[in-house]
Amino acid sequence: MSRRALMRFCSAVFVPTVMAVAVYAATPQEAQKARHEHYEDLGDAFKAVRDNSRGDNPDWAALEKSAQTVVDASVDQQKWFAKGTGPEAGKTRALPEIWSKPDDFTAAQKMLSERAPKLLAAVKAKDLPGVQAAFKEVGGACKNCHENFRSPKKTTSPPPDRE
Ligand code: ASC
Repeated sequence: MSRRALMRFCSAVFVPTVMAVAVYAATPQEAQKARHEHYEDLGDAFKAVRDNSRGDNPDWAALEKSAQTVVDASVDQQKWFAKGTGPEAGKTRALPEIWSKPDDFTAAQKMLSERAPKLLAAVKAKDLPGVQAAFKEVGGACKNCHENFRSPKKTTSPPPDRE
């Protein structure tokens, strides 16, 4: 095969493959499931930071790993709410306000992505009081978004007057 023919062959295989991957999109339900799992991971990492920063002799390596996960998720989450992945697509606690008030939602997400690096910085500096303070700030960002953009957990037995 000539060099040119080889090039042509390779691009005939490679280009459509890249395009197929680029246009591939998860279904809304797959996106919801992935999002849910991402937040489970974020919650686990956040709790690991809490558990590892309570004593006066923390496991700094474990703390750094968890704080890094929080930082990464704080940025990644900005891609987890594609249009069409709200309540219209299936069971989710994500409120429609996420999509109807995008500026407010972006601000709420930014609160986390601005605070999380301070947590990681305090961990890297082995500054325990700093970690504890930054942890509170990060928790405040979680709570703010949950209060405004996540529906409360459904109780298994609704009060009788609601049925
Ligand atoms: C957690 C957890 C959250 C946050 C939030 C902080 O442990 O799972 O979602 O803390 O409650 O206010």
